[in-house]
Amino acid sequence: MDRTNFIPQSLPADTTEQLEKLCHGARGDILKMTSLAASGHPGGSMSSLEIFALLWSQANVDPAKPLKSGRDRIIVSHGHTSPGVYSVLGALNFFNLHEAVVSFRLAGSDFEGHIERHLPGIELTSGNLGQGLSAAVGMALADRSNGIKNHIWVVAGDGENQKGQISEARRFANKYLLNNLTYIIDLNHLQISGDTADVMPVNLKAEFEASGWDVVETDGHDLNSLYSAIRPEGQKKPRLVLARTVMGKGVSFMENKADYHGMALKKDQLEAALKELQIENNFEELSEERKIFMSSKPESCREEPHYHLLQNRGKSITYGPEHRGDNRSAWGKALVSLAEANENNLPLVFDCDLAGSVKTAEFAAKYPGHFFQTGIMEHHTATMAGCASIADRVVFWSDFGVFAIDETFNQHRLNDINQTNLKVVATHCGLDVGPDGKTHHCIKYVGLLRALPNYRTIVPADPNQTDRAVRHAAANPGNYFIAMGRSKLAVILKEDGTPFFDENYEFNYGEADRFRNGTDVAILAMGPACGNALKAAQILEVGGISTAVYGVSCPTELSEELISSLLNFKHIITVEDHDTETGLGAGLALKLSELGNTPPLTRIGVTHYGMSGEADELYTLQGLQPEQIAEEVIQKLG
Ligand SMILES: Cc1ncc(C[n+]2csc(CCOP(=O)(O)OP(=O)(O)O)c2C)c(N)n1
Repeated sequence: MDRTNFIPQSLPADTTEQLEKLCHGARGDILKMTSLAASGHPGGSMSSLEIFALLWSQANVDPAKPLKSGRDRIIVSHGHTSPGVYSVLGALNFFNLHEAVVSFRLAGSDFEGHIERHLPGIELTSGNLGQGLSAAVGMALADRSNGIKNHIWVVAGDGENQKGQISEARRFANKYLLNNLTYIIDLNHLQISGDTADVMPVNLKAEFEASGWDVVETDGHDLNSLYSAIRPEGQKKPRLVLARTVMGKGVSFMENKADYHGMALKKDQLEAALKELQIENNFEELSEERKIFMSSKPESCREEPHYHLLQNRGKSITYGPEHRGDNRSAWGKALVSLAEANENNLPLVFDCDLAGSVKTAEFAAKYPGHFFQTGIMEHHTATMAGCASIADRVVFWSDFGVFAIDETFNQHRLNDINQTNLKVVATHCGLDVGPDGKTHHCIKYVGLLRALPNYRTIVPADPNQTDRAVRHAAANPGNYFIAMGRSKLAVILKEDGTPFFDENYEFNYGEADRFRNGTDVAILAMGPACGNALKAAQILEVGGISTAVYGVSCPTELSEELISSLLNFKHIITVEDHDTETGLGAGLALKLSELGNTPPLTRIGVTHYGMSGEADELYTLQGLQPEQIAEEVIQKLG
């Protein structure tokens, strides 16, 4: 079938005919694969089918080179319509159709229940409804920044549009005039619990128009009118296409029945449906193949992710012994320095109304075209920034800790699954935030991030380590979360009084820093707690207790080397401005428990929600001052 790239005004007649045939066959495949798996979502797959077929057959995408730079992008937000997506992509030779039909939802198969970006033709793993538009906005923005003249189409369910994040995404698309973006809603009027208007009425046309979008309505099963509605020619604004469809389209007893949103046909129903479609029923044969599929499993068609990085780390900034500064200022300076070193490959920086506090204002003033003010729309920002980071840009999002992770955990979880390349810089972590009180004390982030295997967490000890950590994240693949407090800190010094993280220091992810040697007790401190731990060690040394002090900047990656270096101490102490149940101490406890027969561990940190007050006062209330740490150690040593 020839690809039009949506250039002709109308769909050529022979293409229409071929697509009708493709959709007819795909309806049979959707029913077969869901019945074979005895689960899945046939109803929405059949209502979105013509949309999928038209997009993947006509847009500038290439089954032979699905990751070709400059391609159009097709994003499916309602990932449960995987049977529809697989049937179309298989029929268009993005991968083997037969394999998809036989092995749908089988453990070990490439063809999972919800679509995955690692498969050819698929841009986003989706299934958490309401995130696809944000993802597409991120990719559209990144493509535009790269000077690519392409088009991005997103397909979503109508029930899905009850989700609040979608209103954040459409506001952003309007503000930044994304006229290369088209959002197609499969308007089948049904969702799991029945009629969308009964479950939660949404006036999609009015809401999108009020946000400055063009809105077009069309018949979602008529390939010719659908073609005109989604053709980008002359598009000046982001466009919503309301595509009227029928759930279960093509099989009379399934049409307009909410039950078939998520119910596979039983054997006799499949027989009746295929008879009506005049498609051969080879269910028994396919079932036999499915039983033995894994024993002769063909090579996977999954693609490894590609990461875009900043090659030039710029010149590190070393803050001298006399410097007292906050880590967030060091981050802001490192960002500008990185940008200056990469002016042909500038990072994109996102802000949620806090640029002054999170120190991205200098970058914003210098590089306004690469700074995006997203307002108080963190859910959208987390997804958008994550997805821009897999569209060939380096992306930083800086926000207060509580908004950067606690508020947006599930968006990061989807980024994690999508193996994005996002660099989150979270300021205002810990009790160190001070007077704003408990709603603003980000004290659980290590635990949350430990739960995301594709996020690396760094908690730098001082401005020098912050500088190196930021440059490291920009130059290395994958998601990073760099956490810092608010207060000014002393520079960590070697015993000779020079900066510990000096000109020769290079940040290596997972490596702990031994600030002081000792033999009786080991104190492991994280981030801003390192300063107090060092002072506590001085007190202990005076009292005759030989104390080693480690800075642990990567609390979710405790190396074997670190653990084995701890085994001969009389006692191990962790100190952190973080919840002790989920932070560094908890992570270390797990590691030690796997070994058995290890020194006793005492975890000092945040044990209950903080309150308003200066950081120092809050530290006193939770036993985090140097004297209190030293006292605790003395007691534990008996
Ligand atoms: C955030 C989120 N909440 C709930 C679900 C569970 N869920 C899966 S599909 C669905 C209904 C979706 O309705 P619609 O968007 O109209 O899709 P269609 O029924 O047309 O397939 C729900 C609630 C989910 N996947 N994601």
